[in-house]
Amino acid sequence: MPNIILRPGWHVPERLVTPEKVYRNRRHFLAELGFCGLCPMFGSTLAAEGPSTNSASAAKDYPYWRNPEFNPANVRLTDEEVAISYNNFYEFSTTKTRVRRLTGKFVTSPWDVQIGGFVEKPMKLSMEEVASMFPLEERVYRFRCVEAWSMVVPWTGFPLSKLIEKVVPKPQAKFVKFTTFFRPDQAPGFTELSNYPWPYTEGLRMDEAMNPLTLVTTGIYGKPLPKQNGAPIRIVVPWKYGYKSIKSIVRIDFVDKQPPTLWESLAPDEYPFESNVNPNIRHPRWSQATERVVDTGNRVNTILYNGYGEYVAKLYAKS
Ligand SMILES: Nc1nc2c(c(=O)[nH]1)N[C@H]1C(S)=C(S)[C@@H](COP(=O)(O)O)O[C@H]1N2
Ligand SMILES: [Mo]
Repeated sequence: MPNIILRPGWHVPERLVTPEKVYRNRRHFLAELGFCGLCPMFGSTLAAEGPSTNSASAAKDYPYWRNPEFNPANVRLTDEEVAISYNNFYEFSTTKTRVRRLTGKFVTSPWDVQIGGFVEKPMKLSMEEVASMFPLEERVYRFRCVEAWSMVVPWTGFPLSKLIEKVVPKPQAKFVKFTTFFRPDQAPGFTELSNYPWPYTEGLRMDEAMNPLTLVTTGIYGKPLPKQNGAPIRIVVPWKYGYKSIKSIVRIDFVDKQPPTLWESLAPDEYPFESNVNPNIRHPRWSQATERVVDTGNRVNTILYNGYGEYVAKLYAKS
């Protein structure tokens, strides 16, 4: 495998290291009404009302209510400009700072997501349907790339578990496989990295996919996802290395065997399927004990499961 493909981008160019800018969330009006996301009654009321004219691309509906359960008090959000201009998205470029300006031809609307495999109710959903099926909410998550840099960003979306319940998995469904678009005419990476097993695929065990943290994501910083961050729909799995958080999804399949993933196919010893954030397990070529905060350059300790042990440690308890 050529060396270039795995070269981590260690440094943010100086021009991107901007002073801390406090991101002010204009809270969704429901927050003002004292809406409680953890209260099932209110939750289902909102779901039933369902914003019928909601559209994934309707920026006017943003920002959404920020869920207090995922709004840690003592964290500093990553500077928005850095989070939307320092991107890993190999369909466009291996150079993080080039991705954004290479997304011009990428068509993200209209967009359909096909859901199939071992499910009772396979469906093809337009992005508008996906985004109006369940109430959207904002969650501030830590995000840790395998390359040892990290950020803290507010994502907008809904738990993947809700969508899974809707399609009713059959007993054979043991894993969920996600697939990104494959359009060589819209993104140069497919041609430039012609030896990659495109399209980009990722996967989760069923219990990981059902975990309440696993987020179907349509927005970031109170706006619809920009193309470079995986428009119009991606997955965010905050206790795993960033490459599990697959962007610009077109298919979700329920499968009976652990699916091959792009990174695992390329380098199984470097990017194994499970990929939980773990400071004690070295990447073969570097330590994972610390991480560089992407906009300040500060180095901080990496935490097991990226700090989400209370939600996920039980999934990996050896019994
Ligand atoms: N389709 C696709 N999804 C992807 C990637 C990619 O190259 N292609 N890169 C992954 C990696 S390595 C990281 S760190 C995150 C980066 O997400 P961000 O640009 O929103 O920070 O996206 C992940 N999802
Ligand atoms: Mo990453």
